[in-house]
Amino acid sequence: MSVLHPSTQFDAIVVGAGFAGLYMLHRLRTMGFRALVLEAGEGVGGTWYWNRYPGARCDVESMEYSYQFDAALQQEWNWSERYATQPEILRYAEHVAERFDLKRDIRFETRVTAARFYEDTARWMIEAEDGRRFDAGFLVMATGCLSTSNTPAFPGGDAFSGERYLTGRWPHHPVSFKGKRVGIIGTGSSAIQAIPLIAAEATQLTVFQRTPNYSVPAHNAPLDPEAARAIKADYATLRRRARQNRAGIDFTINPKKALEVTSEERQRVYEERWAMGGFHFYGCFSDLPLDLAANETAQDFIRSKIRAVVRDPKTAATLSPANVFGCKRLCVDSGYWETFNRPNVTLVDVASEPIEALTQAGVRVGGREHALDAIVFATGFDAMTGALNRIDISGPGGARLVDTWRDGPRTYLGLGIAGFPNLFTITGPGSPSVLTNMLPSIEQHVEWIADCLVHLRARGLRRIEAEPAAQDAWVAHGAEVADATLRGTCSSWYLGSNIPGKPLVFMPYIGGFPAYVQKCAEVVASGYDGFRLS
Ligand code: N01
Repeated sequence: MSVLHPSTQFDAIVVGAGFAGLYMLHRLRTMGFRALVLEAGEGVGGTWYWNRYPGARCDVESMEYSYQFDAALQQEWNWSERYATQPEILRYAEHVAERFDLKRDIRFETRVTAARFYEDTARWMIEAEDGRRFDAGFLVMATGCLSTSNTPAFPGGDAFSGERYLTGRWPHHPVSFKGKRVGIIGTGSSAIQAIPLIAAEATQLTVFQRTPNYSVPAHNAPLDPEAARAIKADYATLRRRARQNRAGIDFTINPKKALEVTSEERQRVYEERWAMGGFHFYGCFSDLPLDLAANETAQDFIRSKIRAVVRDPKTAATLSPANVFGCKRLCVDSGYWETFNRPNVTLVDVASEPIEALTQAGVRVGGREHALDAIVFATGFDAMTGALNRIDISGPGGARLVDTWRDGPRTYLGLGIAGFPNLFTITGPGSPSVLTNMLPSIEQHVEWIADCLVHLRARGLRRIEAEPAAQDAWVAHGAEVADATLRGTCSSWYLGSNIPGKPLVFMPYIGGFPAYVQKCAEVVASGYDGFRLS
């Protein structure tokens, strides 16, 4: 190992300056550790730094999609809308970085490409794209669950001569679609948010849809200052209720089963939840994620809503999903279905006839060329493992993470990985992460990791590693709870099936936030059961 300048030696290095990396740095510093964050971008915010596409906003309400670790921050920050926009969330991340003076310990424009653990020193050597090296006792990957864009290799490749945009890597300069014919590929959450805004600006918008998605209205609105004041007067109660929910979000799940009630009651519940907006719809009935017949009633309801809004019956039918409700991530929209009534919007079904090629003038489907001035790729992400596998991470003896995970990710609690000592993942595969409100999940992981490092330091220990048997048991438990639901029954990024060749493993832990938090607490209480400390 090369001799390093002391300025490159740290107790812990954190990769990523999104919400996970920012809080991890703050927490480590508060606990007296010398920590550094390495970030590929030029600024903080992670997903909210990169995803600047029109209409980007959070699908968790702003009063909940925020940190709770600092009471003053929580009281003093004011959100302007029920669902915050990307620019406002980015301003919040900036504010947090300034408020806690975090930037002095963040190296921007530093893309980590490799990390290697050396057994003799029990330390990590981390390498950046430009060759700089950093040495740390512990390595914390705060690299995000949806941070590596999926860019499908369409035939024709670079042939298209117009403008190209990727939702997950949107330019930082303003983009105007005025007077342009725009095509958008994909109808996931990103596209569903972008389509109404692009349609309002462009001359013509062509939507290339492979799989229709379920979407519920956000009913977004300016945040009522009185309602915000009421929440702030007793924020702890809202946060506590949210922590008791499977998703870590404050919404109730109706304990009744969909087929137990009369059809009138079922319709009433669906209408009520539809009117509430957003993820409240997930909680209509307790058995929707478990029982196909129950689930079909929710599917029917949403399809009826699409038919009621979209005037052209053929377009409405093409937009109507046929898969299990909640199998893919539910989308939350503002005027999505209505957009297909605009005369300048065309829907092209690429399920039966896939995109043949990108041509110089546009996109060819079924022998017909759709002439375009710009293409927006809203084609999603190599989720959960993409960012980790792109870094050449190797453990003692050179075993590489990408090889270890050849058949899919295996972790203990989504926090540690057997064979990779002193490496932590924040909201890694095997933790509730993307099935929850990310902010409380991030805070729980950050605090768990920081407490763990304090525990090791207090005992003069320098090494922690997940035990293979504990990891095997956790992976088996994760698969068992996932198999009990309908969520693995369709192609989705949860399963990795959106990426050709990716092993099919349901990656997030679906057992719910409360059960997971309890398990993490039990592990600590038992002296880090399932981890080997030395
Ligand atoms: O990505 P997606 P996303 N030919 O994977 C299509 C979060 N998020 O960026 O379904 C044609 O959902 C693909 O089709 P199919 C949220 O968790 C949150 O929209 O694979 N089409 C699909 O329609 C979300 O779930 C917010 O058949 C192709 C689309 O591209 C997650 O990020 C906002 C194709 C990709 O949809 C990902 O959302 C935005 C091909 N070769 C995102 N390849 C909030 O509201 C892919 N597609 C917080």
